[in-house]
Amino acid sequence: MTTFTEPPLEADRIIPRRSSAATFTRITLPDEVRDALGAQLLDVTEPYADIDFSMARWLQVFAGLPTGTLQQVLDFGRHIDTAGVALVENLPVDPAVPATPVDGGPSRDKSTFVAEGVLLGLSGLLGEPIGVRTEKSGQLVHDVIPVAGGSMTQTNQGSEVFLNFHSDITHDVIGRYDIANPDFLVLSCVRADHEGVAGTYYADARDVSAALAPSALEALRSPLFRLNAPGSYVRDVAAGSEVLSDPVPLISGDAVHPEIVISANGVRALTSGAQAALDQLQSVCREVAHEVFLRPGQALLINNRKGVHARSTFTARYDGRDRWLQRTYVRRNLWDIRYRVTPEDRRVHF
Ligand SMILES: O=C(O)CCC(=O)C(=O)O
Ligand SMILES: [Fe+2]
Repeated sequence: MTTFTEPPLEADRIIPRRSSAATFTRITLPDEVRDALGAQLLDVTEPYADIDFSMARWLQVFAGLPTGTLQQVLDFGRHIDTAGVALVENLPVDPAVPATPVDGGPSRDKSTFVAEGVLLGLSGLLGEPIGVRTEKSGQLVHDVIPVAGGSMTQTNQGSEVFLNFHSDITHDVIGRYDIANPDFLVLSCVRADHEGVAGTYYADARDVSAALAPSALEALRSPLFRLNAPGSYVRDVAAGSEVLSDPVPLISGDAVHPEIVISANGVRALTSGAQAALDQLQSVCREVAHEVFLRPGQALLINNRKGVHARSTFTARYDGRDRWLQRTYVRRNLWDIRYRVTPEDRRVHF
């Protein structure tokens, strides 16, 4: 296990033990680069009116990273054998951060766009940020903030329950939720939780596969699982009822480069053997996970196919000082998901 920022003193920590160094990358910006980046990002005002222009501008700004640092981010996005998760640190922050919105956001009081520039600039080095209509109303920048009504849910509004290891998936009428979903997520920290104990975890399918019993791995590689649609979809579109995918394997692809999918909102195993393998999967994820306590100025790049992520419990106070992450969903390219694009906006999908 590797802990990358100050660990919590007292918390219901999960104790990962068997993660491999090869599946984690740490990318640190030099101070002068952080400051130069911050000054340029402050110049961007109201980025959403012409988002493709803003993406071009941010790409230009991030092209000024030291070549080795830039390559680390690009390699993370383009290669099949690189780490599944990268912590980027010493990033610039906004000069003033308004209150954390108690309704889950977005904030109406944020007047500078440094955090958004960091988030979308990093996203642009990995691919194209997309919106999904049923997730955060199709916005490109998702606020991940604890919301009182959702504190016990398996969604990004939660805080009082461990958010199980999962992939971010999208409901899709084709019956597969792991095709049009994001290739990457970027999670950028605007404000840490009060106690600094909220942990984000990442379990790489390579580490998971190596740690599973062979019989469990075989079951997980069989199409014996139906994924429930995301909590936001079930809540807002399906009036709370399950909307299950076609039967799929949870681990697929060749042994050296496996892909993994797990839905946060429930996986239905079709046999008792599959259920036993699913139970083993969550505990193996805990054993092999990387653990990060995100702080302002840090962002996590998450490959949503190479591994699954999770979040610990933490205490929300709903006082305007709660934990606040900004998140993007990133596709390597938009062509393959053209069947889902909305007529109103070429970055927003059904
Ligand atoms: O809050 C976190 O650290 C991760 C939440 C999460 O799973 C997500 O935003 O997709
Ligand atoms: Fe997630």
